[in-house]
Amino acid sequence: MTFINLMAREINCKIVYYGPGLCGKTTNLQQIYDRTKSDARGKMVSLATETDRTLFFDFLPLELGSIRGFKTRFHLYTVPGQVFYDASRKLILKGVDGCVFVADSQIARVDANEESLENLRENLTEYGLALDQIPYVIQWNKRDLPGIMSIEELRSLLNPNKVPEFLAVASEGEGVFETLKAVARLVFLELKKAGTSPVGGPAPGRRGPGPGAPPRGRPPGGPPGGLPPRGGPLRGPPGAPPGRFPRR
Ligand SMILES: Nc1nc2c(ncn2[C@@H]2O[C@H](COP(=O)(O)OP(=O)(O)OP(=O)(O)O)[C@@H](O)[C@H]2O)c(=O)[nH]1
Ligand SMILES: [Mg+2]
Repeated sequence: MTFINLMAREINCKIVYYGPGLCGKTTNLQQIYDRTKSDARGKMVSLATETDRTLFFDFLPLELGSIRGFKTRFHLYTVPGQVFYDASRKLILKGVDGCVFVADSQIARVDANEESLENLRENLTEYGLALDQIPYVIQWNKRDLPGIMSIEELRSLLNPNKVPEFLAVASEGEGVFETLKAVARLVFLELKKAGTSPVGGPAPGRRGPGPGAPPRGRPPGGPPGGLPPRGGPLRGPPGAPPGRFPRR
């Protein structure tokens, strides 16, 4: 849950990277860490096995500048993708403000992607949340590998609601910041809508979309078909969040 510290004039938001084992969640955070100025990031904490599989989570705090005098901090987390760490995944989702589903584009991982997405939906219900009620984007990762599915196939299986989606080669940093910016922007929009942010909104202290709030998802008038270069938004939200993302 977004935490606003009025005394310290800080807004803290939690973003969780979810997806099957080895899809590239930790790689996303590592790339963000490597490419962000040291004054805008905190320490990256990784609890991993000897073979670099995430054991519990990765954590990276990022400072994305100020809005009306409030420092905005994003706390980025990854979950462990291996099936048997479900209790950890559930725990890490607690208080989530925004979610990135990192899909592995390889044909061989189609079942793992579907299971992980289903698992995300199930675990969110533990907190009374539905995926289409929270800021949510998808990253189609590993676009550099042979034996990958087409975007159309991936979309029809994993993105029926047409949320913003991004092509990526996370190991090269491609698409990583585009994905982060998109989810950060959706989180800001949600805060604004809910009136819990000093950014604006009707009633301070209220959380959740207000009555009559528009449905989440792809903004109208997104780009028509055709694939942009990797990392380009396929269906991105308009504008960009405030922040200090590096120019790439
Ligand atoms: N070829 C290629 N390899 C990638 C890409 N992204 C990540 N990898 C590699 O995939 C492997 C797994 O990446 P991780 O980031 O550790 O995967 P994870 O999703 O955190 O895995 P778990 O922690 O087990 O859930 C690593 O060897 C990465 O270097 C990509 O876009 N292309
Ligand atoms: Mg990991």
